[in-house]
Amino acid sequence: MNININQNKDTIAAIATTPGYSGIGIIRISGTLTYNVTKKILGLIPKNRKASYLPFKYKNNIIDYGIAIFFNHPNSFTGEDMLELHCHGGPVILNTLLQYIISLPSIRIANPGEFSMRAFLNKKIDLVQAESIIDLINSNSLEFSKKLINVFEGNFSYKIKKLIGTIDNLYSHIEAMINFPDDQLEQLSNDTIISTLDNVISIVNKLNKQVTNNIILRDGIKIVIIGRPNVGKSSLFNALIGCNNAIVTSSPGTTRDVLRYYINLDGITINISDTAGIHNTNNFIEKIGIKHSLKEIKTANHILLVVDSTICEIKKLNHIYNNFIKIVNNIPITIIRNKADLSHENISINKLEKYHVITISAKLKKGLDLIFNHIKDLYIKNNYEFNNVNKHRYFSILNNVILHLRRGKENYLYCDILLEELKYIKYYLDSIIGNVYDNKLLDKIFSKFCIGK
Ligand SMILES: Nc1nc2c(ncn2[C@@H]2O[C@H](COP(=O)(O)OP(=O)(O)O)[C@@H](O)[C@H]2O)c(=O)[nH]1
Ligand SMILES: [Mg+2]
Repeated sequence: MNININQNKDTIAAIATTPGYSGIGIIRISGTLTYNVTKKILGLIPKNRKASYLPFKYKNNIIDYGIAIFFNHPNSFTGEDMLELHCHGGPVILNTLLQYIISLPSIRIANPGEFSMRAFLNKKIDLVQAESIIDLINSNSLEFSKKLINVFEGNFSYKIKKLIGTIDNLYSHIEAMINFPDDQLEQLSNDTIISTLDNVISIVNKLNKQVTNNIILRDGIKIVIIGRPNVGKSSLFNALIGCNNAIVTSSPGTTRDVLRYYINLDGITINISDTAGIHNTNNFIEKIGIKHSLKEIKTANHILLVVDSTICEIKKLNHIYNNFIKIVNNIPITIIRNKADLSHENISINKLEKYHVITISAKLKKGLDLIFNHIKDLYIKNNYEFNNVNKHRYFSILNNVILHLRRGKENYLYCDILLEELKYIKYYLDSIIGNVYDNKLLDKIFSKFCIGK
């Protein structure tokens, strides 16, 4: 879809229900010509926003009897005149009616998400609410749906709008102090400026957390198992998922493809990947496997780095893990000391420098509960930050907001710099709810919707 603002003057129509045979099927029409279409099909304009049982006609033939609802603008989903025709859900009925409707002058089929986009452009919903609709339709979990309804109701947007108000006030107050130094303006103390910025930072951090939690509910947590060959990665993978999906052998370099499986941990989907052992090799196929491992690492939320406890000394963290830690970059990592049955180490969880180290035996399936509880502590009980969430639009924007809040705070003595930072903060907050947007962004968001939504 390519957004052309003039297109928004067209009257649009679409079948809003899934194709196929069903109890009912709904056709939606929106735009200035809806009135004419309604007259053509129903022969009258039904009472505003009241369900009316009527014959539906095309070219003066009755094709169906159903419920029609006319919504007079601006009190409709799109903010325009709208008609909903609830027909019997047969493809012939729906398609005949739709074809007839779009054969009328200046009426066309709606693009995917075009009804919702019009609702946004006509300020019936903001961008956050629009995006919650698509997630709500695609949601696979009741927990996530509940959160989305809250977002759809405007609670998230309300918090953003309040922040925009705070930033606006601060901006105009400082600007007035600069422009009219002689006026009897109440002077903002440095403490007030700092505490206002601190307060906004703390709220934005909370919102970021909320977004992160919602992403976890939506997408689950991706855990990637990595390590050198033969340390027991595939054995651990099998043990965690509870079945023997990965081939385990004593010969190094067995795993070449990335294997993925998901399990459910307290209602959260955990996507686990087993990867090829990373080391220097001349084997052509293994090299491809390692390339895939490195790619998989980049998309992980958390890494389990497996080491063989019979070979690898506990304390030599830097020496042993440095290369891996470089590869993993800033994704959180937990070190798994495997083969405890051979090294006779205790099954346990400890902290070594900034890393958690869990000692287990994948072969004997001992210590798995320590890993599961560790993941729950980190992500499900909510006391840890995700470093690798980048799929959500708000996440990076909120991070930008925090960046500029911090810069503003550092430079609060220099009013012009502070004002510049406040402008950025306002811009980013505005862009979350769609007070500022470009057509490319709208295109990206609304093209994900289905036709008729
Ligand atoms: N004794 C013992 N052997 C293990 C353990 N985990 C894996 N192994 C053995 O180590 C070898 C390599 O295991 P595998 O899971 O294929 O390692 P990968 O190459 O890292 O995927 C196999 O012979 C496994 O049976 C363990 O906890 N204890
Ligand atoms: Mg393997």
